[in-house]
Amino acid sequence: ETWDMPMAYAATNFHSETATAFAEAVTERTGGEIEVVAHAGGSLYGGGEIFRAVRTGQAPIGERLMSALGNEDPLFEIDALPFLATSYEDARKLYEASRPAVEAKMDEMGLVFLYAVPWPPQGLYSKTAVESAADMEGQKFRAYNAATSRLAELMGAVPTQIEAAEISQAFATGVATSMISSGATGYDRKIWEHVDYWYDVQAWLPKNMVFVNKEAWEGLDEATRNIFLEEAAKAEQAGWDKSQELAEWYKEQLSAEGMTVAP
Ligand code: PCA
Repeated sequence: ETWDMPMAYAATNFHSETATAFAEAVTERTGGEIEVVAHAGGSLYGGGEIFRAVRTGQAPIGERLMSALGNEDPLFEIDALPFLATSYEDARKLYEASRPAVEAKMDEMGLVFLYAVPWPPQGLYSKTAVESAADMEGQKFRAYNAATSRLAELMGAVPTQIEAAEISQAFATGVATSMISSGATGYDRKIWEHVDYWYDVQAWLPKNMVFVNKEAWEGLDEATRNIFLEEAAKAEQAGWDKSQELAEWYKEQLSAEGMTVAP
């Protein structure tokens, strides 16, 4: 059986690489009985469609940014409350505290939660220098969840929700002039071609999560489920390690490409 696994972010991003390694490990350990095939970059379903696709069984497994799912249930937004958990250590605590409720909610929705991995701390990208809140007024702000849209409004900017896969185009065409995201996403999208400033706000560390359609899950025998769970635990650990390890490196890359990286 082939299990297509839609994901929203660039194939070379560490989340996608972690999930692809997970997919390969499951495939290998089940002797190919379940072949999990990762599809990065929104190539199978766009970021905004992945949750629904897995929930309705169009795809048996997928990865999605948790905090973008506020319309499905407000609980998911706890993952990216601005300035609540701003370090890896605090993000881990928030994860441990919220995971049981998230798992229970997903179970109600007909989904099985497998693992979650944080993005590096979120900073502010802007085409022009930002020295005070006034410099955000009238900016076209690329948002990725309800909280970033609200932040934009509070700063006098105009929010538009845009998937990461469309960021380069949005900045190139002037649809967006600023956003809050990690160094990782700026790096993945060669943001320096359009944007000169990144401020290291360390505002929160939102997570991507991997989950399975419950009906598909219940169709697996226990040994196979255990393989998924074991590989999920390994992927989660590897993903957290990689995120933290790369956080500084991404900043250095933005800087090396000529961007002003400032506190
Ligand atoms: N990158 C994702 C979510 C958070 C991040 O760092 C994005 O910008 O869509």
